[in-house]
Amino acid sequence: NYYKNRELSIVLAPFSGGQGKLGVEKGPKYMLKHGLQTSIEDLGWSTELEPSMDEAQFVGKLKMEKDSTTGGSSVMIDGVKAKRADLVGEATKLVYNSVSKVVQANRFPLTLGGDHSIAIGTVSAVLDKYPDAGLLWIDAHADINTIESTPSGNLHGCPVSFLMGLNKDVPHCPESLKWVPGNLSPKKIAYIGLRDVDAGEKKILKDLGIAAFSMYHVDKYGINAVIEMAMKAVHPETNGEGPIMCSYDVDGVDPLYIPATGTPVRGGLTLREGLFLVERLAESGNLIALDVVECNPDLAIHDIHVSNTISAGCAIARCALGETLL
Ligand code: 5AB
Ligand code: MN
Ligand code: MN
Ligand code: MN
Repeated sequence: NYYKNRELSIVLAPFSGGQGKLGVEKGPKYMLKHGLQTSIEDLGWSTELEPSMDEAQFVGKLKMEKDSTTGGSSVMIDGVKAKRADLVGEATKLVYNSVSKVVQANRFPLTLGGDHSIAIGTVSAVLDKYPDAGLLWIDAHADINTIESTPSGNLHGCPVSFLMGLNKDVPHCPESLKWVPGNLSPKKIAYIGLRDVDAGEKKILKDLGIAAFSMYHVDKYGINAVIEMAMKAVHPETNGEGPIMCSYDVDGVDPLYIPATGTPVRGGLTLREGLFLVERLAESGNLIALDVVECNPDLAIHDIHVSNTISAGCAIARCALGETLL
């Protein structure tokens, strides 16, 4: 049981350069202001904060790029359309360093984003420590675009391709991301919640035989059966038992419940389904790491959207850490 020590570090990853909307770097601050650290302590965990970067560290550079005529836009530079790859490489390496420190000290890393590009750092660090770990990716999107298939150039849509090393042979693979080990096996990931997958991504999922449970499967089989299938998909030899990391993009949940996020897609998980997923992981005793990403308080149209989003993001973390287990 990976919960034995109940020692946890909240890794702060306030980075927004993996996409084009400012504000997602405020996610960690808002979640802490909501009382997340105390509520996790109340569950019997000892906690500490592990800032991987300053909230302002990359924002200035992003603004400058947006003002310039070349950066930040969708124009191709030297045949590469991956945007802000230098910043994403730098930021994800900082996140990698922080999460590495945490897992090597046998602590549980709860990483708060930031946009989903930061999972390049979290998953790489977790796999160093637990090479056998399975990865559950909760998301409306598959985030497996390569730097060639990406329709937007936004690297928060590409972390899984980097984690699997799919960009290694691509010409113009950004130098800044060459540090990524890229050794995640396609057999070790399962998706839940998909409903907006690009054509290029569908081909990759199919070619690599990746376990992908869309909203169709959630409706067809129910959320409990889907999480059971997902756990077995990443640990087939042991009937679903073994270390599991969860990278949770809050846009997996329907925007009715979590509206303040950069790429909302209707028809998602209900809040209960979204919480059940992580409750089941807590119950399994196999969860070793969690990311909660893509809360963007600046995208709320009403104040209530901010509190709905932030309180749901915090609930995801608490439920994964055992809040609702009796
Ligand atoms: B998120 C899209 N597939 O590549 C792309 O929020 C959206 O981390 C990516 O899941 C969404 O730009 C990235 C169209
Ligand atoms: Mn998403
Ligand atoms: Mn995502
Ligand atoms: Mn999103």
